[in-house]
Amino acid sequence: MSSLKLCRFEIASASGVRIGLIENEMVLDLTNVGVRRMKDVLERTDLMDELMRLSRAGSAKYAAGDVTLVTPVESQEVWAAGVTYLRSKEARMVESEFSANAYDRVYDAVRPEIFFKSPPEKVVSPGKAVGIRKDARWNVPEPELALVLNSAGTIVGFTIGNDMSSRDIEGENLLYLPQAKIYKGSCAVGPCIAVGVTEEDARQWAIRLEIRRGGRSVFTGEIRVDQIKRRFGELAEYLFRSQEFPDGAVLLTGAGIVPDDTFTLEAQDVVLITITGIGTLENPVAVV
Ligand code: DO4
Ligand code: MG
Repeated sequence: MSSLKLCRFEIASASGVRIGLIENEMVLDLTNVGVRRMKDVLERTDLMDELMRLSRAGSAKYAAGDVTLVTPVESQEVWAAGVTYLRSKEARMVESEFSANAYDRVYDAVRPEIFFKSPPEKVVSPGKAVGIRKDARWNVPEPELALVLNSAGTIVGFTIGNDMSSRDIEGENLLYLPQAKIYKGSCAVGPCIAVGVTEEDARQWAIRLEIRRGGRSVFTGEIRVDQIKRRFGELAEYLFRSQEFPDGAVLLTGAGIVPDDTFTLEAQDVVLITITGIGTLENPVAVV
């Protein structure tokens, strides 16, 4: 069975945030056929069969250009794994003599680095501004494949996350990591959730980052997902150890693209993160 793209959206002609399926530049309105919450479908063990059934139910369809996508993070906490790509380890060891040993060790350790990133209500939607802290000098986006997990800890889909980070604050002292990572506008997720995709499929994908300034590209980078050191199931299993997520969780899997050390984001830059099989998450940047 091929994959499907599940989304949350708003449209002027209907009220509230709605659930839809994106297909051939059209959005099929699943709320019209009774789906009120993304969770209603993500918790189902027959998720793909149910989505196929709903897609045949003859609901309203809108042109994708007429809807506004809202982050697919509905009520899940967002967490993030770190130092899962060699490039991430190397960049962080250069950024901080103080913390270099910790990054080196966690890359090879049995237990992965996993940190809390955002409550659901603070997640930034596609098209809305991600933040750079006003007290930080060196800021970057972190383009990451995100696992969508149901309450049982099963990976039910994949989306795109931007783990915005202040590298000078992170580099000054590891204990400042929450300030470097968790602030207003520091986490964007979207544009949709690809379901019906296996880990092996997703490992064949590529992640691409482009940063535009004044309409011009000032950075581009690309990495294949299979450069990640850890299995997705391993990351998910650690997240769910001695934890409960009644609404499921979203887990960013770490960054493999880090711009050169001379690069920092500026207000009004635009960050575009594209992952094969999902789409593009695009956000302008603002100082917060
Ligand atoms: O430990 C610092 C953060 C690591 C991270 O966010 C990443 O590797 O993506
Ligand atoms: Mg990260």
